[in-house]
Amino acid sequence: MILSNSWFFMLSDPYFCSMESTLDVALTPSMLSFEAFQKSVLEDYRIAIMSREVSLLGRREVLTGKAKFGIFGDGKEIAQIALAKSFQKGDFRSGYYRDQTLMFAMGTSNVEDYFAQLYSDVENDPYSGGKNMNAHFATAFVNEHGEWNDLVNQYNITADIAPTAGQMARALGLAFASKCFKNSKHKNLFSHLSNEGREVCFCTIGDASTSEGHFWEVINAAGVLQVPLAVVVYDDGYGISVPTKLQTTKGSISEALQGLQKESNTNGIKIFTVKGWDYAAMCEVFEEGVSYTRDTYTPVVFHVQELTQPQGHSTSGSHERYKTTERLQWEREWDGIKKMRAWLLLNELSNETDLQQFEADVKQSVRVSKLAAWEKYIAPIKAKIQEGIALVSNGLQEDDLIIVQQLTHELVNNREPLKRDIFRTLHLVIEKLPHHPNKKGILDFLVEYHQEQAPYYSKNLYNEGPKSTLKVQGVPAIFNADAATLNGYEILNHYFDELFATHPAVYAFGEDLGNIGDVNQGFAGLQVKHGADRIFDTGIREQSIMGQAHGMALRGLRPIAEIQYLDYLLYGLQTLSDDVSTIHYRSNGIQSSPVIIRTRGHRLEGIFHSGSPMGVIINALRGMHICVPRNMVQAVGMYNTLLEGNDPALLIECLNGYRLKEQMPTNLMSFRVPLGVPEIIKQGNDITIVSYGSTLRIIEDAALRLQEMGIDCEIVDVQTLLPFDIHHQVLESLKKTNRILFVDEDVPGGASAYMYQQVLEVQGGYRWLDATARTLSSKAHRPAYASDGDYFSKPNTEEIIEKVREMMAE
Ligand SMILES: Cc1ncc(C[n+]2csc(CCOP(=O)(O)OP(=O)(O)O)c2C)c(N)n1
Ligand SMILES: [Mg+2]
Repeated sequence: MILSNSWFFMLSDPYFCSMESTLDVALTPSMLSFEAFQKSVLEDYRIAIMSREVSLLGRREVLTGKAKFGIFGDGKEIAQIALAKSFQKGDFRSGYYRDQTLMFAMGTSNVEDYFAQLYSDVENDPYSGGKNMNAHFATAFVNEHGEWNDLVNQYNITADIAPTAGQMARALGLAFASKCFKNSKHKNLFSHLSNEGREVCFCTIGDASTSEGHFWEVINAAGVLQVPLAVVVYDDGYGISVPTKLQTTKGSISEALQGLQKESNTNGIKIFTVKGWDYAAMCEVFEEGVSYTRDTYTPVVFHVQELTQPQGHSTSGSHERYKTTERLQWEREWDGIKKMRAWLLLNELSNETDLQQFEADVKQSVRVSKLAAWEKYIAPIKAKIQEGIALVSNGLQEDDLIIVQQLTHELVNNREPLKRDIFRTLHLVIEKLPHHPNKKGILDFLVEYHQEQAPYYSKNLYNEGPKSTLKVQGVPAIFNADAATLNGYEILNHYFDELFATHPAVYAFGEDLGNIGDVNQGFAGLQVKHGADRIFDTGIREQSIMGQAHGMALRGLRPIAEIQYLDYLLYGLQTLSDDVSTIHYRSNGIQSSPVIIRTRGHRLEGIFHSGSPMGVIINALRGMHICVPRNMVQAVGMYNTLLEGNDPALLIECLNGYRLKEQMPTNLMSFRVPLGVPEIIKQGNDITIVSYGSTLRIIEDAALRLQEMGIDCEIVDVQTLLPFDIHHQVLESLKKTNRILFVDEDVPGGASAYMYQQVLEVQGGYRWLDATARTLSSKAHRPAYASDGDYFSKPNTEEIIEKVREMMAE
């Protein structure tokens, strides 16, 4: 993408720099190799015109009912064309919904594909398979076998998300990965993933979105870490209707960031400002800044000012409601394309007649591609309608035919029919004519069409191919007769030591993880042994730690990132929920992020150190695996399993498990706990108690006392909440005992209710009950402080005993 044309460098001449803007610069013949330059500039102009036409037509498609919603990149075309010149193969983008022109300029999108996504065409939207809104792009990082592609020789676009500034955290990780690759001793293993860390991550963001905490957290972290990150702030003066002065201190993000500027003896960032209508200046500034961050790893921020938004924010509203007449007039005058056009004429790179023809041709080509996308999308739906109409119309008496014609009239005449209209209309026909002679044929048609279509909307939440973590076979732990007995944390420590010696792609980081080896010593001594570039401390910034891991994983590394305590997962939840959990789904399987988020929780002390918000977690993180091992040996088996697959996971170690004595398996590195497979940790005949994690130890205590009373409990450790008991083993236990109690430390209606729903509804357990199934959870508040606070807030042994006895008496 680099356009190495001496012309741009001419512009840094002091003579030119003293001018108001480079638009005033008239070229002289001596300055350039005119024809090559002219060709390249006209190609840029073509992309600008094309992209603007896409925006104009795209909006019209929405307003005329062909698409549901549209958000466009008009007003930012010139900036993005200039930016594309600095984007090299191997680089990454973590951006937002305004980047269509950047995509067109790099060839990572084209008009037909763009419209396919606008129409939500599940078969032809190459970025999300109909799952994401328009202008949410992605390129393939993994192939259908789950292997990483040759990322070094392609432009890498991470799948976009809509939450403002949500792209920041991921960008940090993408940039940080370059540093990992650069410092790695195993570069030969990563030659398809990185060219020795020369890759820059481009992060685009709107001016208003810089108000989010995410922006500040990541910019600060990048300044500390020193990573090749180029943040581009498109400043169009508004976040929907709210102007910059209500968003940003001093009304300017580059002003507000000044304290982070790198000085000669400090770390920090470098800040550039440039006008968004000044094509030549932007080419030059981007080139300078991107090369700088590529060479030095000092992050750069480009504040691209004075951009416009000719059609307003999106199809949801009109900007005349909040922009003044003067502002609207200013936006018309300072439109980047208009300025570039004037500059082309001034420099005699074209003339008025040629330009008019050129523009007309480009616009026509956009219309042709748009139409092609529409036909591809609509033709199969229309064919299905014809098929359906024939089925409901054939073989009918006249009276019934009239009813059918009335019912199908709208569908037949709908110029933008949806699949759901077919289902609705045909079902209505059968409801009105229950004795329709083709009833079976119609129903078969509907079932078949549904079976064909439904997977498009639900597939790829998790990996489905060979890298599905669910396909990792379990390998039991082997314990020798003379197996050493160690504390739980020592087992982990041995494991991580061995893991880092044998797995060059694995990295571990978090608060207090490097120097002291984590707050429970799982990594004690390992930083010294395996290097501070692989095992390291971070700032207190959970949200961007999640993003750091996510970006690294997208680039093919295997990060284990820590949330120090489960309670603080909430800080990182937005990134995990919106970004990590949805990445495989929203990219329709072309990107995977096998992060492992390690944390510890459930039992400690007080409101903010002993939470177990499992209901929040399992509902927010569909798309991740949620592992809740009861001890550290089980945790190791789960780490081994997770590292074999490509899905992201959260693993919660038990806070009361680090000092528990456990036997060391002989096959520590190769034993694997399969996901979704519970373990019966005590056999019994009278009642099934289902739980996980640290609560199991309280249940075991209760079960011993209940045994004395003649009640024989079966205790099931579900081991993972997502997935949950994939072979329905809990049901088998229930069939034996006919009584079931679900226990955990979450609030009432949290994960205990989830397990209840899974077993009683999904597994059909209700048929095997001799007593009402029950849940036992903590109280509806956060746990109170100290041991008595714990006793009165969370399920305790006496409560469990009482509940079981109550159930046995029922
Ligand atoms: C977290 C979050 N809050 C609110 C929104 C709704 N929203 C979408 S875009 C937007 C304004 C963004 O403005 P800016 O960052 O300046 O980008 P621009 O659209 O102007 O390019 C808002 C509030 C959102 N998508 N995400
Ligand atoms: Mg804005």
